[in-house]
Order: sequence, then C-alpha cells, then structure tokens
Amino acid sequence: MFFMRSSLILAGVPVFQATLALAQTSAAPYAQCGGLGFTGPATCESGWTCIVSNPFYSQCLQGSASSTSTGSGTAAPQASVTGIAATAPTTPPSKLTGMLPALGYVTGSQALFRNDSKFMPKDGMTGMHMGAVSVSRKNQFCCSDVTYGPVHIGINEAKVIAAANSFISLGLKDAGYQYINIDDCWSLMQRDPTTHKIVPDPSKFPNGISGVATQVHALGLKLGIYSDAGTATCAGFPGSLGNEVLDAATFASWGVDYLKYDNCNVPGNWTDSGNPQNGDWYNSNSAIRYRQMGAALATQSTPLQYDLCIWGNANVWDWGARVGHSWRMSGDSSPTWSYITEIIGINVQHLPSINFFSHNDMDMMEIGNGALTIQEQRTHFAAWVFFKSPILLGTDLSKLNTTQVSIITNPELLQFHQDNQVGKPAAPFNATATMPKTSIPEYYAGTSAKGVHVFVINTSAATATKTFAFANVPGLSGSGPFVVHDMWAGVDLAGTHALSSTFSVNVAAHDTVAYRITSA
Ligand SMILES: *[C@@H]1O[C@H](CO)[C@@H](O)[C@H](O)[C@H]1NC(C)=O
Ligand SMILES: *[C@@H]1O[C@H](CO)[C@@H](O)[C@H](O)[C@H]1NC(C)=O
Ligand SMILES: *[C@@H]1O[C@H](CO)[C@@H](O)[C@H](O)[C@H]1NC(C)=O
Ligand SMILES: *[C@@H]1O[C@H](CO)[C@@H](O)[C@H](O)[C@H]1NC(C)=O
Ligand SMILES: *[C@H]1O[C@H](CO)[C@@H](O)[C@H](O)[C@@H]1NC(C)=O
Repeated sequence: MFFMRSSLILAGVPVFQATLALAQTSAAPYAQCGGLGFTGPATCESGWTCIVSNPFYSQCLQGSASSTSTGSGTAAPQASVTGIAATAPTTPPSKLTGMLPALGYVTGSQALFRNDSKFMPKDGMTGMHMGAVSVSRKNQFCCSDVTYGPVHIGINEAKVIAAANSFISLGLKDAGYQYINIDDCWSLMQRDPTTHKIVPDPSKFPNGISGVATQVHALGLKLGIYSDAGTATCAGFPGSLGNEVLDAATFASWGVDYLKYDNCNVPGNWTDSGNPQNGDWYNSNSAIRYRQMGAALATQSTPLQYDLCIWGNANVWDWGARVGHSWRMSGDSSPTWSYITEIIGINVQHLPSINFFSHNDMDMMEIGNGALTIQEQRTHFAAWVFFKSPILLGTDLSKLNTTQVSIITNPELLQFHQDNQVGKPAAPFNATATMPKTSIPEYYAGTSAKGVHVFVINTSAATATKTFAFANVPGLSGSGPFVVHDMWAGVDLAGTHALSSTFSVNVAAHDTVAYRITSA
C-alpha cells in the first residue's frame, strides 16, 4: 500500500479542490477512512463500509461491515490445529534468494492524468509517498477515479526503465542495488476473461511485464511486482487471494524476481478473530493468506523473493521467516522524523527475528521526499542498515543530490547491511553506567565480518555529546588498545583507546555516527 502526495496537483486546480471538499464528508470506494494519524472523512459513500484493517488503516469496502481484528484476542489456545489451518500449505520460502536484505527501488504513486493536460503531474510528483495524505486522494486522482473518466497512475515502462538506468548512472548498481520494483496500479481492472490471468495495462506496459523484465535483466538488475492477499489491491486492482497458484506462475513466467504482497480488501471470513489455534499466529487466517502465496511462489522454477506487506499484523515477526523473506512491521512510512523514530522503536522489540533470510521491513527509504534534514536522512539510512531492513528507494532518483547519493551508496554501511558472514542486526547497549534514558535507544552495537560496530543516534533536537565506554561494547574482544574507524567518512580516527577508556563525540541533532572498532 502507498499513499501519494496530492498537494502539488491540488495547488491551483480549483476543480479538484471542489472534489476534495466533497470527499471530506465521505470517503471514496477503496479509500482510507481511518487509522493512526488519519484526519480525512471517517464514513464511506453509500453502499460502502469503513472496515478496520489495522491500527494504521481502515478502508471503504463494498457491502456491509465485517470488522477485522489485529492481534491480541483472548480465545484459549486449541490442543491441535484444525480447520483451514490443518490443510494450509507449509512450504518454506526459497533459499535461493532473500538471504540478505533487498536493495532496490520501488515505484511510488506517480499520478498522471493522461487524458487531461490541465492535470498533468508536476515533476516533483514522481515517486512521492506521503503518509500524511489519505489514500482516498490517491484513489481519486490516480487509480480508480470513476467521476473523472480515464485516469491513469503514472507508472509505466519508460519510468521503470529510467529508474533501472539511474541505477547504472548513479553507481547504485555498483553499490549493490538490484531490485526495480513495480508497485500498485500496473494491471487492468479486470482479469482476462478466458485465462483469468492478471493483465498488465497495455497503455502503461506496452511490452507487458515480461518486456520490462527482459530490459531490466539486460542491465544486470532484477524486477519486482506487486499484488495483494485480498480480493483487490489497495487501489482496487485485482488481488491474488484465491488465485495464488495462477498468479505466482504468471509472475514467474514473466521473469519477475520479487513479489510485494499487500494486505488490503480482505474478505470478512479471512480476517483474524482472537488468538489463532495453539496461540501460534502462523495458524491465523492472515498468515494462511500469505502462506498460500508463499507456497505458490516456492514451487516456481525460478526463485522469487517474497515480501509480506502485512503492516505488522498477526505478530508476523514470529512466523514471517517460515513464509517469506521479509515482512512489513507497520503501516506505510512517511518522510518524517516521527516515522523514523516510531519504526526504530517498534523494531527494537523484535530484533531476534532478524537474520539471514529473515528481515523486518521498516518500509521504503524516504530519502529525497519530504523535508527531512540531511542528518535525519543519514539516521534513516543508518537505522535501516543496522537493523538489516530491506532498503527500497522510494523517490525520483534523478532528483537526488550528490550528498544524498553518497549516503545511500556509502560502501561501509552497505557492507554491514549486506554482510554474508553475520546475519544479526545491531542491538541497543548500555553505553555507560550513567547513560540517560531516551525515548528510543541511542546506542547500538553489532558485529560484521569486518569487526565490531557502534552506531549512535542523537534523538534530541540539539547537538549533544555522546559517550560510550569501550568495556561496555558487546562483542569487543581483546584488551585493546582500539582504533575507531568512521564508517561514513571511511577513515580511521586519530589515536588509540584503552579498554578502560570512554569515547565521546558531538553528534548533531537527529544525526547518527557509525564506527567500526578494531584492535590497534
Ligand atoms: C480522452 O477523453 C475523451 C473525452 O472524455 C475521450 O473521448 C477520449 O477517448 C479520451 N482519450 C483517451 C486516450 O483516453
Ligand atoms: C472464506 O470463504 C471462501 C469462499 O467460500 C473459502 O474458499 C475460504 O476457504 C474461506 N476462508 C476461510 C479462512 O475459511
Ligand atoms: C542535498 O540536499 C540536502 C537536503 O535534503 C542538503 O542538506 C544538502 O546540502 C544537499 N547537498 C548538495 C550537494 O546540494
Ligand atoms: C541496561 O541497563 C538496564 C538497567 O540500568 C537494564 O535493565 C538493561 O537490560 C540494560 N540493557 C542492556 C541492553 O544491557
Ligand atoms: C541528544 O542530545 C540531547 C541533549 O543533551 C540529549 O538530551 C539526548 O539524550 C540526545 N543525546 C544526548 C545529549 O545524550
């Protein structure tokens, strides 16, 4: 699921403002109608009902209410697995892909009003992904507008290929970025009536998805596609629930290497109510929807990396690795400091889930979007690196400046992220006995093939002196002295340090320092 930034289109376009005003009273079909931080209309058009998907997201769905549960029910655990869980597939994900967290790009919502030049997008629209704006606007203006006639989201072959070419020209491919992922809105609204396959929209993908895959592969890169574990995608295009085998085979036949599988439009009988059998959320209806697609993917002759876009529902961190390679920990990201700190706070509670083939997905990289300071952009990248989250760039790559490109291609941080010797993430540690308590931990340590690493975030809004004691750094072996190496700059800092000493550094507001520590 993604949200789009509509403010740019809306500026100076009175006719749409009038529509928006209308939309304030009731949300459009498939639009968001509730969720954490959502401020839009909470009711739906007649014939549609606002259904809670999770704390981050409620959506207008057709027909009457059948609300869903997101977790902590109280039903007693069953003695044995019965019902649909007893027959659900248990095929594990492929071990031929997904060992390391994905590095790539994902198309954001790129609005394009193809048939009305007045509403052509501004350049800044492409790749935008703003959590603060409601999905109803996205649907209204991008994907499923019924009022304004043919409206097409601006993803197309040319833009996907342009992103792939940017991977080459910006050095992203050389840095290890591989995946070019197509998000929602790539297909026609209806499946093929004869074959029942999902059909790529020929106006956006004249050579089909297979034609894009051929070109992306020719550049030495991989292609990702998007579907949904419900009857329709978040924008109302065909979902894969009930068609998993057909769709997985179709995606594989096109040469697709990666699937992001979203969680919108789940029929009432597929939602979770209370604790699943045995108290194991692997047996929840949510997990089974994802298991069905996982099993279908795992039987393809080419490996597909499987990204469960399940919004942190159904305790996915407990069973995600039995089903896929990565799983979203929350609703959609936004390019804000509050999102970055919130998702770090969620992740620190689930670090044991992270290892090879097993990645908590903190959602796409917002560098290039919104108004993050350069220090916040560094922290954003560093945290995704040290928690080994997939890193999927969600911005118009051609607009990134050299500072931003140097952040996302930093060789030493990427080496920690892509380490094939150590799969575990960095974890919080007590830097000193008198360390102040902060809203999220500020000191993290982890190991890589290269040594022991310390990452320090300054979560406050002012420059601060951060201090850690070498003796407190987990994993540091030997009695010293130690050399501290600045990973951002790629240089050893002057001097050596005894095990009994402390290290202090001034960290700018919301910035993160990254060090490797080795024996001198
Ligand atoms: C654009 O809109 C006009 C009038 O609504 C319609 O006749 C025409 O077919 C549309 N063109 C495209 C390319 O959708
Ligand atoms: C929901 O209903 C559909 C259609 O009858 C059925 O195929 C599916 O198995 C049901 N799901 C669950 C979890 O019972
Ligand atoms: C790139 O943009 C950031 C803000 O996002 C700014 O702080 C930085 O100075 C810019 N770098 C260059 C080289 O313009
Ligand atoms: C840090 O110290 C506190 C007590 O001051 C302790 O509860 C906590 O577990 C320690 N954390 C780590 C990561 O060692
Ligand atoms: C960043 O800076 C402020 C100012 O001291 C601290 O209160 C925060 O904890 C954060 N890190 C620091 C200072 O340790």
